[in-house]
Amino acid sequence: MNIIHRRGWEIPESALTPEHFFFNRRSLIVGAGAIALTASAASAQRASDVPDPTADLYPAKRNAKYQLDRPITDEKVNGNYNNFYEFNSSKNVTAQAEKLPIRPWTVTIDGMVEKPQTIDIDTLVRKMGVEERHYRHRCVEAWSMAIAWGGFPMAKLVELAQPLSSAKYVEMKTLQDPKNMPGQKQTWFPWPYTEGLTIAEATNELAFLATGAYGKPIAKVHGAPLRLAVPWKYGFKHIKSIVRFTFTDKRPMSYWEHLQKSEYGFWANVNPQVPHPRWSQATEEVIGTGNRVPTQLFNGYGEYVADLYKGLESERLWA
Ligand SMILES: Nc1nc2c(c(=O)[nH]1)N[C@H]1C(S)=C(S)[C@@H](COP(=O)(O)O)O[C@H]1N2
Ligand SMILES: [Mo]
Repeated sequence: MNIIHRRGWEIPESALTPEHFFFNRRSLIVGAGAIALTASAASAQRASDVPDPTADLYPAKRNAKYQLDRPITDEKVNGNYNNFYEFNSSKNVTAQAEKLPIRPWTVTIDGMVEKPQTIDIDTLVRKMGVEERHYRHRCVEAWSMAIAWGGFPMAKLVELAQPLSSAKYVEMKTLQDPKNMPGQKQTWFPWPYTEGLTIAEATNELAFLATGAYGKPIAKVHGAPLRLAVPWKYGFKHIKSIVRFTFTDKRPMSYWEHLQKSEYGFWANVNPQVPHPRWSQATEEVIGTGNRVPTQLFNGYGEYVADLYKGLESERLWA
């Protein structure tokens, strides 16, 4: 059992981080598994009754450059084990997430750019085009999955924005909609969920904006209609349901950093040798398999990203 010894701000302990729920919840999830799967199959069915205007783009052609070392996590298993605090802080958010309206949806690009704009998601997706990529996903809570994303390289969005040479970072924000995202009524959380990357990271070939998953438009529980995938970083960097990209010369303060700076920082690159203050990061539970496997440096993506961090050794790169 994980007991929190340190309080952050005046947040109640029960709301502090997702991680302390995790080990206690495992037995509950296994026990309730059969019921949860039935309920979510029904809600997935309801969601698919509403035609997605980009559905014809999926399944997209796979980019086979990015290979997995493990099978893709079963879609239903993945859709029943999620972190999406805008709905609630359990792993069981699918039913609530299904009710989120995702059209109309606009994406605003602003800040230090040549081309500030607000663009409709369907126009954006067609302009960018979509491909399929198979990526590992490693949550800071020491579990992992493997996912078939659909979407486009974030570099394409940066190109659309044309950042000024003075811009160093891109800050991203999730939709703010407390009526449909009941977790946002808990005002002690720093809503909206915010994340950031350096422009060098955002234009790295691995940085991906997911608009699809499992050969279809991305499910709401995974962050429809637009969600980040940066597989060399811990899962909390993978901001869901994005509405804004702001280019800036100031390092963004992310949601988790704001809540608990001692545990979650800006860079959050995966490193098995740097433990979280409350648990080891040496291994990970591969959800849906019952296996624990060793965690890899940069989640196994070092050949693509290690160079980004040369000369930054004095920074807190790993959590
Ligand atoms: N807006 C928003 N984005 C979010 C989160 C969240 O609570 N809200 N949780 C993060 C965490 S901790 C993880 S591990 C991943 C989980 O994505 P998945 O549920 O699609 O596996 O989403 C990330 N993105
Ligand atoms: Mo996570």
